[in-house]
This record gives sequence, structure tokens and C-alpha cells, in this order.
Amino acid sequence: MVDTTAVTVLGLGNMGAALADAFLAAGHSTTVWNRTADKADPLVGKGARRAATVEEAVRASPVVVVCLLDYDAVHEVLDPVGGALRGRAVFNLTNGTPRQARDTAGWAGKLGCEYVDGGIMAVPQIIGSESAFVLYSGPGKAAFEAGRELLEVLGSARFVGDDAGLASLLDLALNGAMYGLLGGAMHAIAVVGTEGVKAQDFSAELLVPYLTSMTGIIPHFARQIDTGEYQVDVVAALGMQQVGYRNIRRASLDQGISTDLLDPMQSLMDRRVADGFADDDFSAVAEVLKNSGT
Ligand code: FVH
Repeated sequence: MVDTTAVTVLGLGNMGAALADAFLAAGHSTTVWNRTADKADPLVGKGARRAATVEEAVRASPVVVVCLLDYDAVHEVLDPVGGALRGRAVFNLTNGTPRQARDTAGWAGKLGCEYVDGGIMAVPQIIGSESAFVLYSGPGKAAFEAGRELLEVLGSARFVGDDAGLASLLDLALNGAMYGLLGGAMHAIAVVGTEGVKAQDFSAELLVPYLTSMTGIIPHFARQIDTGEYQVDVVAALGMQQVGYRNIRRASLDQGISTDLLDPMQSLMDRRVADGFADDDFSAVAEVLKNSGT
């Protein structure tokens, strides 16, 4: 049985440091390594063991959590110590694409280590809190189950499948949605700011309550997308929304605000209406998005 109480964290940026901090706070023996060594100082002050090299760090624990900037950094750090990974469980929580996750799982499999990829759905400040959750997927389900108690220290641990790319796919999709929402919020704040409305007042009194209420429509849209029936229980016809959306664009330009964030949505609505679907609900823009990647 793998001892899952001792853990190594490779990468002590804002997120990696928060992960190591959470392991320490939960009483786990924690070894840390970071390229810029002095970033480990605060953690060492709390009882972490500082490893002088990546290999020393990997050999210190049966469970290795990796949290680096990107997959180039992951391979720069791990490739030279591949032999030391044999028999260990590697949880790679570095942000990357599904393809990178799958390739890295294949690489890890050849080395004889148990590999699980992950997507952290939290900011460092909420690691260890009830609202944090981490998505995991990959061939190392047994390692995930063995390490579940340890992983739960970071936030709710959700294993989503044996395909190493799945956690990344879900992570990137969720973050794409988040950037759409936050980008829209930044646009709105810029627009009202042209008339002296303070961002904090606008956001507390109007923006956050409105966006919170509007997310309630997503399950309805999801039903329409799953069934392909975009004209059932229509909330607001796309033909009408297309016209109203032009006003958002026009008003932004009148106020001297860029429409860079608005234009792609206008284009999607225009295409769906031009294809003869003016009576569809807004969710039908999902049809226009399909098969448009390069
Ligand atoms: N911070 C966040 O809110 C998000 C939440 C969701 C998940 N992300 C992902 O987590 C990964 C790490 O993010 P981070 O916030 O810790 O990022 P930084 O503070 O910029 O730290 C980067 C660490 O990566 C090390 N590093 C970079 N390049 C290399 C390299 N070539 N060789 C070795 N280490 C490298 C860097 O080391 P140093 O600059 O301190 O020496 C930091 O430890 C990331 O995938 C997010 O997307 C965070």
C-alpha cells in the first residue's frame, strides 16, 4: 500500500505555495522544491523540508504534486529525473491542453509511474476551503483513490475519468466561460465609467446581482442544446437579440469604448439569423460555434 501521507510539491509559485501550505496545515510531511529556491523559505518556516534538487524532492515522497507554469516547464523539470519517478504517484496540476496531458500520461506510463492530470478550479486564496475543487483524470485511478484523503486537503477532489485529457478539457472549458463572464463585466464597468459611475458601486449594486440572476438561465439553454430544440420555450428570440445587441455595440462606440469583446458575439448571432433561425433562442449560437476550430 502506497504511503500517501508524505507529499512532495514541485513548483512554489502562487498556486504551488498554496498547495504546499495546505498539506502542511493538515499535518502532512511535505517536501518542496522550486527553481528559485528562496520561494520555499516561508514554507520551510512552517515545517516543510527543502529539497536541494528535483531528484531529491521526487525521491522524498511516494506522492509528487507538480504545479508549474506550463508543460514546457514540467518536462524541463521532470525529464532529467524520469528514473526517480518509477513507482511513485504523480499528480500534475499544471495548466495545459488535453493533448499535452495525454502525451505526458503516455510519457509517464513508460517510466512506470502512476499518472493523474488535474485542473485546479480555485485561486490560491481559497485552496483548502469548501468552495475549492480540483478535477482529476488519467490512468492512475488507483493512485487517486489511495491518495484521496491527501488530495481532499486542497479542495473537493473529483475524479472524472481514465482519459488524462478530460480534466484539462473541463478545466479549460470552465475557464473559457469564466473569462467570457469576467470580460463582459470589465466591458460593462468601462462603459459606465465614462459617465463617472464608480466600478465598486456599479458592481455591488447592479452588476453582480444581475449576472448572478442571469446564470440561472444556463440549465434551460443546456436542455435546448442537448435536445437540439432551440425553438422550444424560447426566452428571447435571436432576431430580437441581434437588434438589441447592436445597440450595446453602438452605445459602447459612442462612449469611446472598444467593442473588441462584443464583436465576436454579434458575428455569431448574425450568422445564425442569416441561416434562417431568427426564432431560435440564444442558445443556438452553440450550433454556429461547432466545427469552427482550426
Ligand atoms: N494562480 C491561479 O489563480 C491559477 C488557478 C488555477 C490553476 N493555475 C495554474 O497553476 C499553475 C501554477 O500557477 P501559479 O499561480 O503558481 O503561477 P506562478 O506564480 O507564475 O508560478 C509559476 C511556477 O512555475 C515555475 N516555473 C516556470 N517556468 C519554469 C521552468 N522553466 N523551470 C522550472 N520552474 C519553472 C516558477 O518557478 P520560479 O519562477 O519561481 O523559479 C513557479 O514556481 C499554472 O499552470 C496555472 O495556470 C493557477
